[in-house]
Amino acid sequence: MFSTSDTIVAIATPAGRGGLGVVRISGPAAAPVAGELAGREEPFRPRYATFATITPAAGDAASAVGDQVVITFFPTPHSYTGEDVVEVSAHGSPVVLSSLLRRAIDAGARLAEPGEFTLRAFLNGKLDLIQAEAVADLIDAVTPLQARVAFDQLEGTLTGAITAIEGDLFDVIAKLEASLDFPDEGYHFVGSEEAGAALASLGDRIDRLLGESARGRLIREGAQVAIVGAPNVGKSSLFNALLNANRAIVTAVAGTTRDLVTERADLGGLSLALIDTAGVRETSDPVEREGVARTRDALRVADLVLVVLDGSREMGDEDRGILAETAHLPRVVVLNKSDLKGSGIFSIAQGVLGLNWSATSTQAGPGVEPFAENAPQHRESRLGRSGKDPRPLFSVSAQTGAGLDDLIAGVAEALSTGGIEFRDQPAVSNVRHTALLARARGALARATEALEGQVSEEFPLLDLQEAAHALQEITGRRTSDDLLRHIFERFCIGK
Ligand SMILES: Nc1nc2c(ncn2[C@@H]2O[C@H](COP(=O)(O)OP(=O)(O)OP(=O)(O)O)[C@@H](O)[C@H]2O)c(=O)[nH]1
Ligand SMILES: [Mg+2]
Repeated sequence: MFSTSDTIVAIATPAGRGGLGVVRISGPAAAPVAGELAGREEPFRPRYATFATITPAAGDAASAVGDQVVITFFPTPHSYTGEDVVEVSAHGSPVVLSSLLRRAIDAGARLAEPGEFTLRAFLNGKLDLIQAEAVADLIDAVTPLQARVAFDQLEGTLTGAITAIEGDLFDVIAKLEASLDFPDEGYHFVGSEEAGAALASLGDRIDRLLGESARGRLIREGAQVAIVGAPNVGKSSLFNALLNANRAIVTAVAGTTRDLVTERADLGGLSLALIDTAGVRETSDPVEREGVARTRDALRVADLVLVVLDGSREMGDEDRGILAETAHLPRVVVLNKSDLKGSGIFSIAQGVLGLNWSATSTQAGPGVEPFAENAPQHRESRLGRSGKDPRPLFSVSAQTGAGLDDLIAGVAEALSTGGIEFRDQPAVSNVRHTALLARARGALARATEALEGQVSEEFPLLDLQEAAHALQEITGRRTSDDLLRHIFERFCIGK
């Protein structure tokens, strides 16, 4: 399905105006196409910046556009795609760039499909599948941590770890196969104990990678964090303060927010979707009632809930209700308005949460009985953790900003047990990789069982081969057209 014999062209820089814009050409005719653009007979010197003037061509208006450009020729195989590649750096005007594109097509190139440059790099062995996917992740990264994880995968750390596991697995398979081919020798090539130990160590290595996958996925995909609470406690103010922007309307009127307001935020290195909600209360206003229903929808999808209480007043029934309603969810309780004189709500909240946790300013209160519905039954969140957190209570002022840094650190910590900073262990961040690792792990476990049962060498072999195939699918040593189409679809044209 993938043709790689023709020459493709695309604008590689984002749509819109810029100082520079780049048109990329790849394929056997890349240099002749560029030569025709530049009206130049002599060959381009490889990997040198060549200044050229594109003269307005006679003909239709689209071709009557000229520019001064820099052309760089990367001959095969030392190029991004592994083919002959030419990059034309022009001025970043959409008119100039589309004219260049049009003229390259007239000269025999074809408009590239989304991701086709990277697909060719994969097909030509310049990148494995993990690295190709990392290119898309790096381009999509919005936080430094996302970029770091993607770059690391592009550099091949994850590929290295998986290839090493696959190599050692292959070794066990080869020995077991040899034992099969020479049955008289029995387990001569590998004792079942030795094979068992090798499989156990491979299983441990896969487990370590899988153990990092929740963190990796959190970094790559971010999380949804809903801000909920009674009316007027300062949810929208906190939302704005965390975003550092005046995004949501704040007024002294209870019931100001009537709908969900969602905004992306980079908090503590994580890309979060922060959701401001309508204050939860009984109301006869149909609009507000719909808003409250939407708040409950947000609670269902959130990876973490910030329950906001007004620390300057007594805890009310609405506060108690929302605390009970979120007791089984992964949550952090925020006492807002710390700039105002407190009411002792801090110690009450601690009691409600059933905590023996003392804050800097307030000592634990006399322990209010938890509500009946408040029994600590923590659900597993989508990130695969329990909602229990060692620091569930924070005191902040959305107005002055006091305590916000601490809260942000607490949110990152609550989302990822043990913090989300970069570690030496390669982070498996892609769900496809995680699923295949889990499949390999399952097959290894079955092989180990078969080996211990001493049924025959054949049984563990089938499972071991399945494990090996799963690992090869991660790096792309085994692939299908469907899989490639699926992966490269998410690229934009020109990548
Ligand atoms: N002193 C003080 N006032 C605050 C603080 N945060 C919010 N407020 C005030 O509390 C009032 C309500 O703030 P909002 O952010 O609109 O509260 P909300 O929870 O979004 O309210 P609804 O959308 O109506 O549910 C406003 O008058 C804010 O100025 C704070 O940290 N300190
Ligand atoms: Mg509001």
